[in-house]
Amino acid sequence: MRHFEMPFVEVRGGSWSALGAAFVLLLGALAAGCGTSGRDLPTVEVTAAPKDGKQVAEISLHSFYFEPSRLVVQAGVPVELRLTKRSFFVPHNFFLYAPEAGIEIDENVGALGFFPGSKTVTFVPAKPGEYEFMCHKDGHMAKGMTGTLVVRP
Ligand SMILES: [Cu+2]
Repeated sequence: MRHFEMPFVEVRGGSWSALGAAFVLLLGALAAGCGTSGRDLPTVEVTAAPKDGKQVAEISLHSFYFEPSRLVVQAGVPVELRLTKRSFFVPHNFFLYAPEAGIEIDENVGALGFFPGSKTVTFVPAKPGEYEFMCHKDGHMAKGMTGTLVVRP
């Protein structure tokens, strides 16, 4: 019995390492080459939902697009925005710089930068208008990782 156990454990360990290495290579290849360009996708619009005197919404960060890509909020009401990174390996960021509207957000999203994860930001949109948000990571903006915050009066 013992005679068979040891070699079996060793072989298993070996194959797991090989499998792990192959998995990492595969993910690396996916991260480098694949992904969906936000330019190829239709605009998805969502209106933030009123809740306890705030308005809440969620934006998912994918490679390489935001979903929704157009978020509508009301001016003067605090916005609680949950940012959720849903991609593996490729780091993403949520950047919205509109000081005239009282909004300055620059957040890296995801656990350790590479794994899925969430972060909640709050702000009060002070001025009606349309403000672009984007991902500031390498070339993601050019790949269509942009969106629009619409602040209604
Ligand atoms: Cu990105």
